[in-house]
Amino acid sequence: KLSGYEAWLRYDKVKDDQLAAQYQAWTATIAAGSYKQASPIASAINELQLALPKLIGITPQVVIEPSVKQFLAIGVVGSSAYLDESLIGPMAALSHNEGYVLKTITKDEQSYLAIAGASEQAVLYGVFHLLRLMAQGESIDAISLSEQPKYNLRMINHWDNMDGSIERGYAGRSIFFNKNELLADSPRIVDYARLMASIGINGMTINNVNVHRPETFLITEKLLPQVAKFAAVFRSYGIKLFLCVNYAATIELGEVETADPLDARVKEWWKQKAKEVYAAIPDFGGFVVKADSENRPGPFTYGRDHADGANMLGEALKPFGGLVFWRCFVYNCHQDWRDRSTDRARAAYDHFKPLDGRFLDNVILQIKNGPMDFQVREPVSPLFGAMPNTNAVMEFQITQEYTGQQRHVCYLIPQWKEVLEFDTKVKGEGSTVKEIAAGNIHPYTHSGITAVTNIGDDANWTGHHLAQSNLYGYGRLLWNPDLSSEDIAAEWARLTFSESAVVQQMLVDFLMESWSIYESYTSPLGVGWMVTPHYHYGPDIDGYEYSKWGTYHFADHKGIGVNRTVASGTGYTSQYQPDIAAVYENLETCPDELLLFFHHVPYTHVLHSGKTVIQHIYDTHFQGVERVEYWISRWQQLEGEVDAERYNHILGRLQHQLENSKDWRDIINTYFYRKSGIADEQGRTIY
Ligand code: GCW
Repeated sequence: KLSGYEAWLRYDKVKDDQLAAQYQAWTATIAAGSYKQASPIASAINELQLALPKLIGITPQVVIEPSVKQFLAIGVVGSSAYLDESLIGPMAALSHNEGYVLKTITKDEQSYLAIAGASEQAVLYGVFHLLRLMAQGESIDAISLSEQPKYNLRMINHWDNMDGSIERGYAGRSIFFNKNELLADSPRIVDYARLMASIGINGMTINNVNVHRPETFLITEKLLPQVAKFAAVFRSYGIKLFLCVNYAATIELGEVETADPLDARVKEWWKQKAKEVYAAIPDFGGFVVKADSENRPGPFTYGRDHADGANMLGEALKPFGGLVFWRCFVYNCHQDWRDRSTDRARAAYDHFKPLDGRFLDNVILQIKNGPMDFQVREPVSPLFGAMPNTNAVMEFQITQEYTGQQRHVCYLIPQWKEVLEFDTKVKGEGSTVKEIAAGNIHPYTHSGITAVTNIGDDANWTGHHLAQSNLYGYGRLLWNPDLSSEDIAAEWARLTFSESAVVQQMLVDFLMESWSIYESYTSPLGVGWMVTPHYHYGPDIDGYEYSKWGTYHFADHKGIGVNRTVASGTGYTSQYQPDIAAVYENLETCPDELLLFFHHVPYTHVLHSGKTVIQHIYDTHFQGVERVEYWISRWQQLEGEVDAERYNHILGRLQHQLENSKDWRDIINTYFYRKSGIADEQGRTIY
């Protein structure tokens, strides 16, 4: 299969004979003790049985007591004599439930490679680690390493609807639903679980946060048995199933005529509901809720607040250890442009900050990485870290809604790393998003990271083959946010494409530049939103400027940008810690890439780069297109080095990207030329 279906689990044949012999020696016999069917250990063994024939042409023997001299021993630490703690050593990683050790050990006459995990799930992660090493051609002869994840909650959110469509999906239709049926027996679910477990994902919602009528029934008797089938597959890969619920399910299902969170009947209904759900899925993860957001129902209707709403659900799930993820994407989507004090960027903080300390312990606020909505460039949400007494997860968007919809290449790991490295200073220096999300700054009981995923039923999962790197990188980053974007890209390219250094280098260099390229021809200086309304693809500079959604750039003949200062604007900057606020507030110190997010300036304003705003707009738009042309020429040098199917598929997408980038260039340049009346210094063609 060349289609990309296997993604980074291709397990291409190891070409180096010596290495192959080394791998064979360690893995031909596997001591696994006894284990349950459909358990993470069983999945680990399945994976070895699937991978080893491809990698090194052997079918491993799985035994309880190996009589051979060299073998692989896998299992939970202490579960066999080979995996005794005294042999594995006091590795700190094993104190984390998902930590594991890979270590070559010699005992009596035997040598073995031990994969010892703190739990079954950890063993599975250890096996994927070993396979990753082998697929990258690393020696495993004298190995001693241990790993544990940085974040406890490593979630994926699907925006799949039961009719099979995917909100903001760019890779085909849902793998979970079709025509209001659940595809519970689809073999693809197992392969998907494998992909997710291989990058350490441990929690997943399968339905859209916008819960329409059909999905409201997912928590009812009628559909729970089928939902439980998904949960069973996920369970064997260490992934917990969560569902998005309709806040007004009581009403929608016709059972109680109100959804007032303080109404005793509503509370009781959800308590019963939780019982039913846990009867069907004993290890069910919990609920994700979008309430009072973009016309979805919520507690506001009853004069209650988000804490009332979230706690009502939290109480219902508590006896079962379930969690509530309550989204903070709450803003007034019927804003009036005449009202210059309402600012969507302020909304999440304004709504939630005052509620700090009121949420139950099993409630977690889910906060988008930026204050607006997954734009190409935004500052980090000031809400993240601002509520010391409330659990939180960061929400990223893997699906490229605003970043080229998997027709343009846009490697997002560098963007997420910038967010993670951002120092909020909420508890002084070093209060980075990275540490807050790990629960190291505030004493959160639950924290981590979640993201809207980018997969569908396209043969290659992500539409664009190169978009697989975002999914892979997301998981790897959540396991270890200190990995560099380059290293993640290189690892991905090696596993997914080729052992050719030329191919890998091209892919890494291109991926590393791709976000900046996309930004350069779409969204100058942090302005955002100049996209076709609703679709969010392609340029429409005034599309949102003149719609009711309240997302503006305020461009006129004199200048452009949104004044979010305290001095004369919406006051948004005050939501940051004072020294960060000061940097953004002040024109002199505000970084160029966010200038128009924070300030309204004349086109002649001179940036730190030395260029005027208008010249920057022209230059980046011309250069953006040229950079796409350059990378197409680099890709064309790989013809014959990459299988023809993927080579041509990617080339086709790149050519589309080029055409679309020219549209962006021409439409943006002509718009600002006509608005400003200022000509391009270089006299290039502007229509
Ligand atoms: O980015 C916006 C999207 C909506 C989405 C919403 C959200 C699921 O355009 O499609 O709805 O965010 O995050 O809830």
